[in-house]
Amino acid sequence: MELVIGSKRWSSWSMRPWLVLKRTGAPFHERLIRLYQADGATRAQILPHSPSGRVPALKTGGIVIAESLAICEYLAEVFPEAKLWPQDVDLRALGRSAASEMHAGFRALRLECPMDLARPVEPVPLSDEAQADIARVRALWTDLLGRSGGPFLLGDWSIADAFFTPVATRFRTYAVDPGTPELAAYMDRLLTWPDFLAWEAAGRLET
Ligand SMILES: N[C@@H](CCC(=O)N[C@@H](CS)C(=O)NCC(=O)O)C(=O)O
Repeated sequence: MELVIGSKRWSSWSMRPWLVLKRTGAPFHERLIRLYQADGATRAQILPHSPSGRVPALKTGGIVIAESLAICEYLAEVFPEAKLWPQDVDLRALGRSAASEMHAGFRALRLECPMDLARPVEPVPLSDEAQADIARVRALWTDLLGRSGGPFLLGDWSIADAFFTPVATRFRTYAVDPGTPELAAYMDRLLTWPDFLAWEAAGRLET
């Protein structure tokens, strides 16, 4: 398997399946393509590996899977022993719903607070739309942690947590109040997850 990813400092979409693949324990090759290069160089370097022109992409068994959520679902099917989704059908459905909502939404939060693992912590002015996104994240986290009993959204670490790890970095970088001590503690669990720390350390070394 080869996972094609973008710069670790910025590529929140790449981080999600990378964390999930790490969780499986399976060996894989990582191909990193620098984002934001001049003169279309980034797209030119991605295209031979990912026909969508975007990262992440997983090359496996003769196929190329694009889209972060599709990659994670594939890994959940191929590595059932990694328990990337919970056993409970309702909790699993809610986890999928949360990951899909993240994948398709939160546009204002993503635009106004882009992931940048090397940026010093400093707040930025936020639009009403971004504030609404933040309120929705808080509600989602509160609901899932309450239902599952924690320590992660669905109990054990899952794909849902991979999807919200970049959000936790944004809250930290832009000094966004998580809202409650329980949510602060959840954020802290995401941001001290060993695989995240390894990704972050590499991202901070990138120029
Ligand atoms: N919906 C896609 C989004 C992928 C995406 O937007 N990737 C960005 C990097 S984070 C990209 O490939 N950008 C290409 C470029 O900047 O040329 C997914 O979930 O995988």
